[in-house]
Amino acid sequence: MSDTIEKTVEEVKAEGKGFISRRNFLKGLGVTGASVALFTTGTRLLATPEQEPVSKIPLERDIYWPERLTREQLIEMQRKMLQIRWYDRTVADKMLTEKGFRGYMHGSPGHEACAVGACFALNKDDWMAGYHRSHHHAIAKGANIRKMAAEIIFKASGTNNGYGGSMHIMQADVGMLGEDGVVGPGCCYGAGAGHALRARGKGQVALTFGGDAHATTPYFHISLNEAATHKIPWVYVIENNQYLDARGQHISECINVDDIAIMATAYNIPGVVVDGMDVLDVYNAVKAAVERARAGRGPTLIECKTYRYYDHFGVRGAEPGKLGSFGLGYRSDRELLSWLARDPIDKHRKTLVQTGMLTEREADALEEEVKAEIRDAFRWAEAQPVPRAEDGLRHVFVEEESVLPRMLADCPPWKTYA
Ligand SMILES: Cc1ncc(C[n+]2csc(CCOP(=O)(O)OP(=O)(O)O)c2C)c(N)n1
Ligand SMILES: [Mg+2]
Repeated sequence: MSDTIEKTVEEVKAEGKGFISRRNFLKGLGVTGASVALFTTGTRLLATPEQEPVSKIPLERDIYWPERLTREQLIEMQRKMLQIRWYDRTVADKMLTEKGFRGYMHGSPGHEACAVGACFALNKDDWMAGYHRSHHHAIAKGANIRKMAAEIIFKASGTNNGYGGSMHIMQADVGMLGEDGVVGPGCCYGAGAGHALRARGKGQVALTFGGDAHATTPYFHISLNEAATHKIPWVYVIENNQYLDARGQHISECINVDDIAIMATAYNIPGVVVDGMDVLDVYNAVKAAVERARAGRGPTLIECKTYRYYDHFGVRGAEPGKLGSFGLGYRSDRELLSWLARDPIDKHRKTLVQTGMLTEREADALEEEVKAEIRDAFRWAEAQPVPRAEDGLRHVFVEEESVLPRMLADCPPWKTYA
């Protein structure tokens, strides 16, 4: 994937510094026929490239869930991560080269494994809420990529008919509740959805993705408290990419703990730190949490240690055809390179090739297939019409011929007696 920086990455690797030290990763990877059994055990010890290993989270033993995945599923994970990567690389390149391109992005590259690993653990009828950086979540949950491409350039055929744009993609029929430009409230939607799903009683689960800045907001704590108290079937996945905004504020300036997941202990629920650059690690942890939630045992907070390759927003420091933003004042290129060297797509590809599930040629062909699919999606999107001016106020006022009385009622709640 990281074709244009390969040499530099190799140089960084050769120095042997800045790499994750991990204990107890995949204990067994056995291929039997078309299926592979994946097991993880033990406490996760995780280090960001320039830190010592951290993790003092008390873990429930049963959080680790030995799960079987077929060859097809493992390849599908790779396909989804590639779709995310090339969707956002295409947006980045268009922003850099096409004058008048109307789209923009908070780039997902670097975060692919978080979204794909987590969404793979969900069923289609489970619900998911994203945050402002959410192209990867929408694709991972199965949103229509052509319509997503149309949405971010505000076309009438977009997922939201062109009313939403990059930060508000939603597609209800695949359980994608939407994204959110305000930092934090996604956890309220997610936990609220979990409340509703529990009331439905069909065993569905809700999941919220959030950035590390979520942990600095009241929404985070309100949601965890509510969900823990009422055992809501909800999984909260924090993608900790260490940075908050375009000024490059670091999360360590805003919270007093090394691991956000430790905050789960305040609410008496499991908190787990996983390698957000490893799709199988994320999958295993989220799968266990989802099963726990389905069994009526309440929420789990999962923190994925990850990194965003581009700037907070847009393409400052990026070049056409090259992955990532370099020369940003708030982080070193060396730090970026050390994360690129742990690229989740390269890593999963290596697993697929080493276990004989794909040949190198098939892996290349898969990537070419995805690139063509994304090119086609944007070509299709560009040919779509923009919304009509006379539809500008649609979705603002009630349009149905009848409404539920309580939508209009301005009364205090009823006082009732049993
Ligand atoms: C309530 C609120 N405060 C501030 C902002 C401006 N803002 C947009 S994104 C962002 C940082 C978010 O950081 P994080 O949650 O770590 O997500 P990341 O962008 O790193 O994926 C901020 C401060 C906002 N959108 N909403
Ligand atoms: Mg962040």
